[in-house]
Amino acid sequence: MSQHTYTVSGMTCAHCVNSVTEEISELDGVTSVTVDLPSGAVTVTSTAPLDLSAVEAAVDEAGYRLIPEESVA
Ligand code: 9UX
Repeated sequence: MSQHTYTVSGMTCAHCVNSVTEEISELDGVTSVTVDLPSGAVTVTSTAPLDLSAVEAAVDEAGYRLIPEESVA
């Protein structure tokens, strides 16, 4: 199993959380997605490491934006 926490900007309510969760859940190998709304932290568990570009596309599809890691740290 592989787990990674991403930061997503723009989510402000529980429906935003649902949209992001649904889109990311559709990616191959994803087994769980948990979102902390106040911080925008999205923790994704998958059977194999995910392509960042795929996660980024899923977040974009939901209508939000993945914050690059280097600007989070
Ligand atoms: Mo809630 Mo999120 O009304 O874009 S769905 S703010």
